[in-house]
Amino acid sequence: MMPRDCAMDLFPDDRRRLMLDPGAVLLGGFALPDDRLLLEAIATIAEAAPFRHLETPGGRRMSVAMTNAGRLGWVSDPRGYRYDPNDPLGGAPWPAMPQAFAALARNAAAKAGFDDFAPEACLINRYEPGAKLSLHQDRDERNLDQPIVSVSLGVDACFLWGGPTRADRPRRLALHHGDVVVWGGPARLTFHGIDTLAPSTHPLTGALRYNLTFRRAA
Ligand code: MD3
Ligand code: FE
Repeated sequence: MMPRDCAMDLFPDDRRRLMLDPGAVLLGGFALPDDRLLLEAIATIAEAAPFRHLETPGGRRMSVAMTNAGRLGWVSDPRGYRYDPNDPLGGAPWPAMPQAFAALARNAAAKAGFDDFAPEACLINRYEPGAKLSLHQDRDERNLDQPIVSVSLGVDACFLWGGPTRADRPRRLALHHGDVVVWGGPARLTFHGIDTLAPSTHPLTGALRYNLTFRRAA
């Protein structure tokens, strides 16, 4: 039994809220109540805008498969990285951002101290076993004062959490199904990546991991 005045019990809702770095807030399990809804919405989005392996400007096929929802979507091709209102596969606008996505992102950002977060882009990453995302910064967004909100679903991943320069040796942090991280302020340009996804299974996604990143792109 915890003593009645045990400090650990003062903020029961905050037990899984952790400041990773100034500006980077982990909300452990924050998306769990919405997990099925989110995965169904991803499946619907992928019917209209299928997951695809983009080509980097350097001509390499990314091991992570991607699609987008919202007024803008992040794309990479031999010409570079950019946000585009249309899916280059077919030229139609990206599927609309589901209400549940926008609400989750807004609520998570508010918990981390960013009011009125209104992302117009949701990049959806899909990892199969063996897929990885090399260390990078997210700096294709025009307004770097706005945070990025990330939501992890499915198989656990090892997040590589670096520093302000590429040379900063990354720390390794497990990201679990339902975890949400808000990256803003001084953490906004942190170098980060995902280590090679290990073979594993999750009851809702099988061998796959999904990650949603909500961005104020324009
Ligand atoms: C730190 N996605 O899509 S989420 C990405 O799990 C990306 O798929 C990873 O990096 C994934 O660009 C990592 C955690 C994350 C996302 C965005 C960030 C960390 C961040 C932006 C700035 C700093
Ligand atoms: Fe990133």
